[in-house]
Amino acid sequence: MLIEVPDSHPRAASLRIREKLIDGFDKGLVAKAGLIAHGRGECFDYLIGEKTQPFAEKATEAACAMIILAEHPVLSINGNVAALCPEDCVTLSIVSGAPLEINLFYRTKEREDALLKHMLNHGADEVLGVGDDETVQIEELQSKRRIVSKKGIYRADVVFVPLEDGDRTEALVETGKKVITVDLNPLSRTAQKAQITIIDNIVRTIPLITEMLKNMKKLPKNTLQNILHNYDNQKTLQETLSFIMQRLKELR
Ligand code: PTJ
Repeated sequence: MLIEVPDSHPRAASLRIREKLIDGFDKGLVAKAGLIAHGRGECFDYLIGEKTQPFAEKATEAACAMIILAEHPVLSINGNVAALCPEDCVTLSIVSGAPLEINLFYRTKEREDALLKHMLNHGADEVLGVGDDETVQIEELQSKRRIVSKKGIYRADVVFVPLEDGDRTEALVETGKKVITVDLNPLSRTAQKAQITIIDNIVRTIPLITEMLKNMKKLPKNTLQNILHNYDNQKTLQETLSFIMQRLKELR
């Protein structure tokens, strides 16, 4: 951590998250654009009250059902996610049985190596998409995100892709995969295109999804299918915007 944030600071939690990103940038994990993306995220987090709201809980429940019902779910990790909550991602991978895959927009060998080491240091046994893992290319994608693990995203039916860019979400959906995203911005292309959009901060989502998964794994298959069947992502996006409008009215 670059600065000690005193507990008494009114914005202590938010500042500590920001420090993690800066530290991650200094360690070569986070891309420059990742810092900008974080600023955008902070702004939307203000708008939703920096709390997990009911629309996010509903989406998280549907995401759990989708992951449990999947044959080959994969958790895609980028620089921001790895810097913010590496251990939580490892725990989620263990609880869900979905492997972790590093997939980068700003892909360089240095970042691949740094992220692999970082995730292994935080308890991961295996990390796909980097190192010796065999990769292939998704034709529909132009960016370096097209480089995916043969054992991971390439064969996955469900991909959990937090803090994602719109192109890859569209490409993954086009290839017939189901996409779950976490994005604080309900207006982003990713938020609009994913099958399930959790509008919440990744640092709150990963522990919540892990807890919910533990309980929901006990549910019968048809109950999980009903949860998914009754989930409407467009409604989630509408509810989020209504919530933000109402909150701004109240704050005014
Ligand atoms: O590590 P790389 O090279 O794969 O690059 C990662 C970034 C994030 C730079 C890349 O994926 C990117 O450019 O993403 P975007 O298009 O900036 O989108 C990131 C989205 O995540 C934005 O809509 C932000 O509002 C949102 N966001 C930022 N921080 C958080 C967040 N959503 C949830 N939790 C956050 N902490």
